[in-house]
Amino acid sequence: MKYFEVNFDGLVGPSHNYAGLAEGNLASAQNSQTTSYPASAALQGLEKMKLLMDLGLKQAVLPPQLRPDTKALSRLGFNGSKATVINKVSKTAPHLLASIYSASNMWTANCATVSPSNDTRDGKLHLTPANLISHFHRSIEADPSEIILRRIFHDKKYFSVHQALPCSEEYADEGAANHLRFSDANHKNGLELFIYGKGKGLTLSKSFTARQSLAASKAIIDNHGLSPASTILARQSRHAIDQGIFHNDVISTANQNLFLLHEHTFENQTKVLKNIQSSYQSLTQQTLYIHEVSEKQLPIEQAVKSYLFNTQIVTLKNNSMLIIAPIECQENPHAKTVIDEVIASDSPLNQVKYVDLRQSMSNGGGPACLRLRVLMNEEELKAMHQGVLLTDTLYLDLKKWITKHYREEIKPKDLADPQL
Ligand code: SUG
Repeated sequence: MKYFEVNFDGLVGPSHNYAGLAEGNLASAQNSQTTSYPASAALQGLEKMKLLMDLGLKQAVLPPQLRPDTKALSRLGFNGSKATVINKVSKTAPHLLASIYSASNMWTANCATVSPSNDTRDGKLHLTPANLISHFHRSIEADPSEIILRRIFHDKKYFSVHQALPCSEEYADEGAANHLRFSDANHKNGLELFIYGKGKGLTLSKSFTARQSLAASKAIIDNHGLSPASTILARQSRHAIDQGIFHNDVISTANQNLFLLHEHTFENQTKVLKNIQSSYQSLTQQTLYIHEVSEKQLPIEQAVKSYLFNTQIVTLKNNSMLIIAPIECQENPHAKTVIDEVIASDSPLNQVKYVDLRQSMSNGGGPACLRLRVLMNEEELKAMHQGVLLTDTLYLDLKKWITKHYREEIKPKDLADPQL
């Protein structure tokens, strides 16, 4: 049966703002307390979705979650009318105000980990919502995400939506941002790579805390029923985490038989790559195209600035590959040279498109952060809820809705205004 990659992008919510909430994410820290532009942010994200739809790819949209999340505040003892609660929190706990207004659920790469039915023991598509416990503002996404995923993937004949992992540091899980899948050209024979940054007994990175735990990745492998021959666990480089690589998708990316990564992606990188190549060859009888970018070609600092590895590589209908890169890559001589070189080489990558996602980028979210990849066959695609699939009509409706209802700008002090 034919398989399709469906990208589920998060529609940027109306309260998109810069609050400096994300530890280890340098863009979030640098742009903290600056003015945000929610209408532009949502339109930029929507244009990326339209680009994929116009390329003939399957595109879906996940709705923004309800903000401010006054239910979370009520659990913390702030009760009363919305206005009373907002006034009280803004005086006594302003840091909480930013969290319950955060539109961070736009970054759906952190919404869940997905294993396609090709890979799983019971032949179902498995999804585990991420608990996102590393940050309070992201942890409040987990319950609504589970509800949304259960509604979309409601048919139990095809889909298995798990509960998020238990909310403990030991099982800290950030979803697909630390998960890659290699396969052959038909999306068959998948090799799933799980990347973790911390675990019991492991020495921690020095400046920033890693977000994904080894125990979480292992639990997902078990829950999804993946076989040892088609899974690999690899540890993120501590050195990279300390330089602002808060997720693996900021330092490596993959699509089918292509693996694009920085030389400082993993601990023991040579061994990890050897292991990946030999498992890939056993599964597919083919060779994985590995393009390793050196520190000299692109220092980690420039990888973080340009988000070269947070690009979205897609396979077009004619089987050629396109890389969708943030405009920051075009403006960065190091990153642009790498992209041009990969295209000119004998890699499967053939072309590039640069997109303007500056509003999301300023909070550390590039093209790949904004989407959750779900590989589905024709029957599964028919069985899922159809209303989230992007069409020309839905695109125009959303555009109208954003233009009518979203604010042009939000300043940090606006969060204290109950009218927001
Ligand atoms: O968790 N930023 C997000 C960005 C997530 C990007 N996702 C991936 N790389 N997959 C984060 O760090 C910033 C919010 C603020 O500071 O207002 C924030 O949460």
